[in-house]
Amino acid sequence: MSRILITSALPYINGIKHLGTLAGSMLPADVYARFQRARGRETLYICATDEHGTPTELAAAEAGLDPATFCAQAHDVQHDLGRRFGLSWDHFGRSSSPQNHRLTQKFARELWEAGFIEERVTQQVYSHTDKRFLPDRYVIGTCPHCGYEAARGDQCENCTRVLDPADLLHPRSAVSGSTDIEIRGSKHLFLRQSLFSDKLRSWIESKRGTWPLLVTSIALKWLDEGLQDRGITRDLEWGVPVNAWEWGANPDGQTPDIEGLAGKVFYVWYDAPIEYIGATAEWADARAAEAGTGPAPDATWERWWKGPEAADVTYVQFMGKDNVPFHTVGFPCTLMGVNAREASPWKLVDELKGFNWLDYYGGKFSTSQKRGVFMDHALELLPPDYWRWWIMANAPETSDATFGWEQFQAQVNADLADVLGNFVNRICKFTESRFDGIVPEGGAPGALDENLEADVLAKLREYTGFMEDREYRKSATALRQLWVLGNQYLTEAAPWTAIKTERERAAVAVRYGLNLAALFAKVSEPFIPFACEKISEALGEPFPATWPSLDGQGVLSALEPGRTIRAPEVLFRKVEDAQVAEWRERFGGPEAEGA
Ligand code: B3M
Ligand code: ZN
Repeated sequence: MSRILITSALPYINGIKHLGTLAGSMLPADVYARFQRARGRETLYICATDEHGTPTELAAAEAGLDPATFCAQAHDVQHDLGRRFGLSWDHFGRSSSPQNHRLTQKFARELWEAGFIEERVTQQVYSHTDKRFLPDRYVIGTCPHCGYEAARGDQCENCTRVLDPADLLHPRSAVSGSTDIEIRGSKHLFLRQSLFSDKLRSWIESKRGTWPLLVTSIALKWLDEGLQDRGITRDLEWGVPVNAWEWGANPDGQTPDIEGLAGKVFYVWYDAPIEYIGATAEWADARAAEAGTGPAPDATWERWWKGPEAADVTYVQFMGKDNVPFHTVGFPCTLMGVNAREASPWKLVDELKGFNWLDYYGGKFSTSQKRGVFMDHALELLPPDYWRWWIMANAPETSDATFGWEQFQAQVNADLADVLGNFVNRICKFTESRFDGIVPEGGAPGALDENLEADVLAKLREYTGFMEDREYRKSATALRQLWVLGNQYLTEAAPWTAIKTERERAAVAVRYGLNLAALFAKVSEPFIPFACEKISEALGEPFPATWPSLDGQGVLSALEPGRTIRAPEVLFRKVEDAQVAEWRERFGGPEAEGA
């Protein structure tokens, strides 16, 4: 049986994430991880905060903190929110960890020594007032093409033309507004991605038809446009230091310009994907520390990533579409280059699930305009399962999806309160009142019950197949249909009528109904873990631990007669019109469309 390694795109450290970010990476990864664990596969779900780069330095300065302190605090906030959302990370690491520093530096040395890194002098804007080099987008000025006065040095927002900071008229620092800036030469390292074009193309081609079309078409578009070598260092303080002093000669016999590279750090998009591996090492070290056995030997985590030991690992990545190029081109280049030097190669991604955008009333979620719902506010309003269910049932898989309070209300009320919640409540309450809360024995199943079992099995197979394929909308539809079977059955079997004349018949219906509830608790858990835990508790321990067998044997027989159950507290309260009105007011409604 294969092991499953899962990573979701690493959330940036600067700021709490909105539902759109959750929808495109962490939540689908979590649903998949929970599903695979329930299927009995050894599963490792790794995530981390992405902590380096200029935005972090600026956010820290704004908060009046040094970047290290700022990141430590912001990491804890994101960690806590993720946990409360039920994100079942095996480890939630930090790209600033010593483990990631070590790997990032080791890979760079190997890439240099293999001849895949080149030194170049680039022209950078230096701000005397800010005492720092400014990344392109932190230089603003007048667009030479359209005259827009607040064009950024990388692109004009107004006419969308791609710019170079040197193109701007009246350039100034976006940090301080100062015009006391100059262009200076600065030594940087470039990863020679162009050398990998053919290799990358045949690798991506081999994924066509397996990976979502969205993903392969983005990757191939990049390759078609011609792969550029990529600068992997920056003139910043906060990041992984360029460790050129440790490097040997490259195949041309050149040693790096240690002095010219002094004080530079690696580019955030170079070190962030390496943190997938770094965080796996963090995971191993954290577990070893818990067990009191000191740092973990490399083999503990390398078996997920490297060489023949990882041959049985299926590596699955989750991300929004904007991150696809870095995962289909950038990171694979790093690993392919490093693998040229390693006897036992690092794994490339096997399955890559990319997502479109989740919008808010057809416009973008916006932190600055306070538009849309963010993770912290979401949890203030409703329990996490409401969000988890709605987001995944509406996952932006084949196109962008849009969040609106009215549709959200209608759907969670219908699916969660009316269908699932109502079913579990009805069958448990009836068992309590008419069978003393005990799973009844006796009675022989008839056609109705056998048909139910067959229908459930068919739907369960369909659902399981969609889940294996990471087709979330289809999975949610199948799961909802499974829940509906429960209500239909109860209505037809009508144990409340049967009990008046034929207690045995009612006993069969109740037993089947309770077993359905148990099945629902198990197979719905990837989507709505908190409610499922309540159902499981209500149905008593020990509770069936594994995914039901699909082979046709006893899909509705996990709960043995004689077991005591009780009705759970209310599983899902309905979202009221008054709440929707209030939340629309607070977070912005359709009137803000396109804002
Ligand atoms: N932090 C970008 C993002 O959250 C970035 C992902 C890194 S994945 C290695 O969209
Ligand atoms: Zn312009």
